[in-house]
Amino acid sequence: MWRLYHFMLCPFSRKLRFALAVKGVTHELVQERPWEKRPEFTALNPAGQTPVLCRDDLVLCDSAAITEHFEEVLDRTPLLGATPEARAETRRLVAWFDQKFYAEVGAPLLAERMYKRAVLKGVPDGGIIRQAGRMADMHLDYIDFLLEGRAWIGGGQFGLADIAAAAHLSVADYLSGLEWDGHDPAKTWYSAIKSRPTFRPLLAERLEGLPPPAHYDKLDF
Ligand SMILES: N[C@@H](CCC(=O)N[C@@H](CS)C(=O)NCC(=O)O)C(=O)O
Repeated sequence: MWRLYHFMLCPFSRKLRFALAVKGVTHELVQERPWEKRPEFTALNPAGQTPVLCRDDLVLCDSAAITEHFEEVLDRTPLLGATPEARAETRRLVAWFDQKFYAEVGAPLLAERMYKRAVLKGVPDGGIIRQAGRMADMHLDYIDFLLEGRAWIGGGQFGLADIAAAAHLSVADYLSGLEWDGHDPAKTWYSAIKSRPTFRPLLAERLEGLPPPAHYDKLDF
């Protein structure tokens, strides 16, 4: 059985968990707080980052490397797309969420609302949170734009771009960083994602001392 070292509010861990569930890869979960830099964890991943997936002597690190690995070794439920062009578009959008959304929205919210408030018991910086909110709104505008021309984030089929987008958005939403009003295409898409049995377990989890907003796991938010 695979063992997945994850942190419940790590968007890269969520992306991998959602992808593994869709592909039917069973795994047990080990909760890791990456900022603690446990020597046993750093021995598995010298970068000290979640997620890490292990089975016997095999240790896989980095959510992009791991999702690509399962695309290579499992034929079922392909998540990248049917053509080279579709796969390039999926990879572009996965990188969009992993790099741009995370840098502009996810990482500042995690630093201020999760790490500073829930771990250090300090006071979050309101200016950083407001700026993350403005960037989140621009990202929701871009998602609306994409969904006006296609059924799913990456194109005509559900795939890894949807999984990456949902993982990153769900963390920002947990941290009260998204204002959904005025973003109907994004809302309709996210509501469909929220109803998937492969995604619902992620929405059921809570971090002690840091509850999400009331709409977080509701389908009709
Ligand atoms: N490129 C990595 C990024 C993973 C990442 O940044 N994980 C964060 C938690 S969300 C982490 O472990 N941060 C601790 C650190 O960078 O020291 C991936 O896709 O897996």
